[in-house]
Amino acid sequence: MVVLTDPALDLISLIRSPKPAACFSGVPVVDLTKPDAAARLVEACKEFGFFKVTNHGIPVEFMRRLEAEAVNFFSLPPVEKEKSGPAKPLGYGNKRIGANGDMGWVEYLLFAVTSKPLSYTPMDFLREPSACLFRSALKEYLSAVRKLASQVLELMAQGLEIEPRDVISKLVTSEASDGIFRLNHYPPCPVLRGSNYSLTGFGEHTDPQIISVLRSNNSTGLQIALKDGSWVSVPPDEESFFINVGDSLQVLTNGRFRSVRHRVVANGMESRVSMIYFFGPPFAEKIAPLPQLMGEREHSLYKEFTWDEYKKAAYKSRLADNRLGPFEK
Ligand code: GA4
Repeated sequence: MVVLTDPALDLISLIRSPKPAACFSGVPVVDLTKPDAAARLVEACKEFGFFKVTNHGIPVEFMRRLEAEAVNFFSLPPVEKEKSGPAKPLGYGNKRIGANGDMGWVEYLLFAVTSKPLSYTPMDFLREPSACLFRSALKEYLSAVRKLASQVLELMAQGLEIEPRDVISKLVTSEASDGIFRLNHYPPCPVLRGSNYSLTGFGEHTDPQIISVLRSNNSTGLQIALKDGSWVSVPPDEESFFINVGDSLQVLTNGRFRSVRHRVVANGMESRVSMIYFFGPPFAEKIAPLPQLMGEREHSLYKEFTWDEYKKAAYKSRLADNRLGPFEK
């Protein structure tokens, strides 16, 4: 039994992990400069719903600049940070994830992002003149990652051999697309030092959107579930991006791609900072298998719904729920 000295910890399930999940050497790597990028990416989406992108052309300074601003923000006194919260669902949040009782050893900032023109809903602190570096780092990062997402989604269409090439990417770049950006900080947890326990940083879940583009500092913690349900640790790589297939892309591909279950286990030792851009379609968009992909006698595995309907249902669910379940035929 561990004795918990911080009452907040009571609320977060401790996971006993004498042996951490196996470090996975099989994360698919897609080198965007290679001619086989489109094919590899499709293979990865089918097998894992997850892959790493290298040679993406985004300067590592863009990531470092924004990370430094995030670290500054998270090191402010709690009263300062709490002025931007509680996240409902946007703004600063601490330990509470979503509105339905999920908890994690994490604090975060959540922004809504529009793509045309590129902008985000600012919290009050971002309006201060002193936040000008944060603002410019954020814009620079969002705009670069948005281009990357668009490139990845075009390659996906190419790999799936469907036309037009922007059939998926246009869903996330249109004026009405529903983007979300998240900065997460998993603080060290001194009480756990020397124990056999680690903490739920961010509990297991799938992302509701089309794709999510993640970058983290050089700390471990991200785990993905393989097809057989086993959990593996993703080795960190601060210069690359990791891409998750979300629920909406699973539906658009009629189940060919899998929406990957993932979680973050905080080991309590090091501080983990991650930034994730979630690319969702316009609210009115029908989420249904792409007709170009469907075989002659193939039926949709899902009932018809719009992104608005799906997102509303998702935000009423618990983190670990199988959100697509109720939409399956
Ligand atoms: C998971 C993906 C994104 O982080 C997020 C999350 C959102 C939140 O943190 O408010 C949700 C979660 C996410 C899915 C189910 C609901 C909503 C927490 C939660 C319990 C911002 C999103 O869009 O969906």
